[in-house]
Amino acid sequence: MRSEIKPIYWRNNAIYVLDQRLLPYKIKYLRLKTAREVAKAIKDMAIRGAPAIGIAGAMGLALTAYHSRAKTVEQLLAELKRSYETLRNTRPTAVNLFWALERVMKIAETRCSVDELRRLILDEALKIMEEDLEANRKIGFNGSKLIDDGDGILTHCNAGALATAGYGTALGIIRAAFEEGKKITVYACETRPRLQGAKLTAWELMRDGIPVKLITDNMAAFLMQRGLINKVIVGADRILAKTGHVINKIGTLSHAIAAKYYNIPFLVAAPTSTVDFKSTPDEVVIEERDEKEVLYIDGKKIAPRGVRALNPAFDITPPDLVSYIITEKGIYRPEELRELSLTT
Ligand code: RUB
Repeated sequence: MRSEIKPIYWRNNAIYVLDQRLLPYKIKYLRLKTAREVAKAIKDMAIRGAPAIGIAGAMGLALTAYHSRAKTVEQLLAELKRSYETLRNTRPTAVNLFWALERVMKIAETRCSVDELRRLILDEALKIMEEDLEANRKIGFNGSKLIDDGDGILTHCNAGALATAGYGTALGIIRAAFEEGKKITVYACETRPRLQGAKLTAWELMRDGIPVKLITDNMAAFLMQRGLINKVIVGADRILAKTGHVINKIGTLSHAIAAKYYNIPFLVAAPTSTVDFKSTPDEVVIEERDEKEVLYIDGKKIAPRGVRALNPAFDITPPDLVSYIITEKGIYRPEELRELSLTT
């Protein structure tokens, strides 16, 4: 296997983010030194994927703390609150961003000196990143038990190393099954409009030598009917513990409906930082992105002048279409997720 993909890391007082907008053609890291720059990178999707934007948000707060000239804890807290607001107003759907920002802000309440607080905040952000990598390895280990030798696996969007601190959630399970010697073929949906499947998932899997075939999103049901797909594995941007609904990249719901019709297990892989213990489906904001993403592909217009487009970035899959949710803590049926709050 090739060296591991690092979508984000901290070095020499700055964070480095692999610019995912340029993949698979170009590998270029952005050097970010302020929370504002991090917020822009999240908004413009240089960094994307639920856990990865959570880590980036935490690192954004760490940059504010690290570079702050505040003389008192109160001054530092005021700066952190401004960065917190900027970072949380970037993307509304993935819960990991809010989870990570809250976690760092909680640490900021520690009673200590300004210098100690600065260090504690950076440590917490780094810990969030390390824990995510560890969680992905565990998700891979847990989930690979559900994969059989010879499986054809459908995946959607990118829930890989690029969407996380590394290794990946859905792709973590695929990696773990492959490392165990299982012969699998991955069918990666291209994932219009932004093509995360074509640009990112296909790139990640090819790098690791994992057999992958790229398909357009509308081919999935036909491949299920033909018997080429035995499992569907996707990531998640938010899983609602109260109701068991799974919010993930637009197109996930169609795959879940087709999988149910053809009796194919529909698996969702995500760390517990993706579980929202409070909200119901109507309370979640589904991000609406610029219609240009639908009207253009790689800068080229593909529709008649004047036509308008819709661009919801995520959809909501009801629990009866979901077979299992695989987290670092274990494998759950959607209705069992509530119990997780008791152990978290
Ligand atoms: C990303 C997306 C991914 C999940 C993966 O959307 O929908 O499937 O974030 O999360 P976008 P996880 O590219 O718009 O950010 O890796 O936790 O399963």
